[in-house]
Amino acid sequence: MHSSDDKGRFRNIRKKKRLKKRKGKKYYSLKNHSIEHVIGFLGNPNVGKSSLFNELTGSHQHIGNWPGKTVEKKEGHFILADEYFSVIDLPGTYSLSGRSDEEIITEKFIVQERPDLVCVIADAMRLERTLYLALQAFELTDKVAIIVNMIDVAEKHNLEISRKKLASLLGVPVILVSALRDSSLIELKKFIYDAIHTDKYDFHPAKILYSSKIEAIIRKISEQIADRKVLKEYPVRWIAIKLLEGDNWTRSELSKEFDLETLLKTLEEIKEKESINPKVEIAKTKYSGLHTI
Ligand code: BGO
Repeated sequence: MHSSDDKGRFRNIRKKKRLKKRKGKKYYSLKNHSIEHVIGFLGNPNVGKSSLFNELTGSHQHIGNWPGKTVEKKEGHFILADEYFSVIDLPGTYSLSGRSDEEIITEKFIVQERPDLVCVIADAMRLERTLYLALQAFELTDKVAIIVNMIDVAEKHNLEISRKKLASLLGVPVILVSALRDSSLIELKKFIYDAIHTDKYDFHPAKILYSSKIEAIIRKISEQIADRKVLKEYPVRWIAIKLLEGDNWTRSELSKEFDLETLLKTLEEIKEKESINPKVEIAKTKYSGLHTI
């Protein structure tokens, strides 16, 4: 088992190897930029994620497939202040609660690659709907920033969005941009740089508290699987929530180590006794949290 220090060291070695490869391709010189940061772009379809990705990375793009999947993987980079920012355009997805290829790829990327920053792209005109994904990302990592795109459209409709209020409600850095504006793209690069480097921003993502009944079950499951060997990279709370949502993949992974039968039986009993449907309640609570925005 590696300590977090070891992980950091291995990661730097991995980064250097990647950079050397890029050097071989002649569009990047390791000599000049010895630091690499990994940024994930996450968002619903049609929020302007690809537009921002394209504008930010220009011609420095590589398109392939995610390992073992037919889903396209777009990777690009930009350089700022002599540092290399590798941007991964994650597949567009509406949520992280299902088991589509897009959702699995995104979850794995966040917990296994441990990007320096996950940028959730939201649509200024459909904030509530597009920020739902941010609340799900918060359950996987603290390193999330929100990019509210299409601000030009919001301005045309006289829709005012308070960046400060949004940042304080969500507990993470927020920027308002338009993929159509050059000024936004310059600001966005600096925002990403600052989010990684300075203590200018706080990362205390708003964690959704579910009803006391749901929270009690989450606690119970969490205690039972706290010392797990499987799904080690995934936060224990996230696993408990997945189990409550009835996620089969999490169940089958956990059942490699635990006798889930007893746990699931207890769950069913609680659900019946309390007349609750955890999956529906979890989704409802997340949406009701967003109503305040
Ligand atoms: C078309 N502002 C405005 N006004 N439009 C934007 C912005 C922005 O900030 N950002 C993106 N768009 P994607 P995903 C289109 O394709 O990046 C537009 O799925 C059209 N196409 O130009 O593809 C962007 O990657 C015909 O619009 O989103 C694109 O997240 C007429 O939002 C659309 C009008 O952007 C989706 C627009 C044939």
